[in-house]
Amino acid sequence: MLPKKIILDCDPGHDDAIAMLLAHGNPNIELLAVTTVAGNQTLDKVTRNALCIARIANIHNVPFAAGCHRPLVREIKTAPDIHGETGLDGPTLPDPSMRLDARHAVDLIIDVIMENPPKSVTLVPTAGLTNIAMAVRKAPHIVERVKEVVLMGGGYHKGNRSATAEFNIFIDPEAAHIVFNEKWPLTMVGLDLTHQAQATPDVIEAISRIKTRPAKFVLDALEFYGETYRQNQGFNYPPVHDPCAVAYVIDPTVMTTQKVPVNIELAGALTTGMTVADFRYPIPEDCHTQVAVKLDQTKFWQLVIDALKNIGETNG
Ligand SMILES: [Ca+2]
Repeated sequence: MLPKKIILDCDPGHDDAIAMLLAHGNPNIELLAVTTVAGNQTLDKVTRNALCIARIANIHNVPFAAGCHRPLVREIKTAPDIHGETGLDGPTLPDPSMRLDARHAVDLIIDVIMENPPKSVTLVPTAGLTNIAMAVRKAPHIVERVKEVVLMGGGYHKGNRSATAEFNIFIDPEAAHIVFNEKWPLTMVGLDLTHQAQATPDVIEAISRIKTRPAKFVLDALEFYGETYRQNQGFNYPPVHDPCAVAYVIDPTVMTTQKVPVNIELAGALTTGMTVADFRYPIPEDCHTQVAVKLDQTKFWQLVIDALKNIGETNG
């Protein structure tokens, strides 16, 4: 089986970091590019974090590019309550050793899609959808060229940044509206699913047995992230959202999904940024969206652990 080609568009971010390690360490994924966007922290911070993770994991020969520094319409909102002032507080990070691609992330995304065969590239956004929306508006022909979009964001029953909205959608609902309304196959890996991916003590124990630099980095990241999730969200164990989207690309049987139309609320007094899933019967024939429902937790964590083992020891 040929590896699946992905572009990871992210805002590292503790769980973005694990998503990147999973993509890099899994043999069924070919990481074509990593692009960053303001979200968990400012663009400068999340971009630096992405380059630090590349060094820790020995990621070479993959272009990294910085994208949009704020949402399309709204003021920037970050998440220091979860990710700290750097966006990746906790682990000691090495200085980056890789240089950024000279292109803007939006241009890199378009170039990579067009350089690869039709329907071969999967977009994996694990942040606000600003870069992807900009790419669609700049180069609308990418929509039919892309294989599919598998994104972490939203939730059909749950919110976390508001009563009804998840952070990635909440911070840039206009961008999400653009991305969800294009007719590409789109899988929403939302909070309903990702809250099932909690880093429980047995997971921590399994990662601690790997004893490599990247594994130590993940442990340190989960320690900080676990504490902020305990204090600010009331979770005993932190949900590790972003790698769930990568895991679905690696092996769709890691979760069940349900086909359902999803649209983004832009004008709600209480519900702006809500991913409104319409579960009424019948499903429209042209429905191109599906939502992730149930996670196979054993299979998911095995993918993460195997990826860390595959990365092995590094100098980062
Ligand atoms: Ca993220």
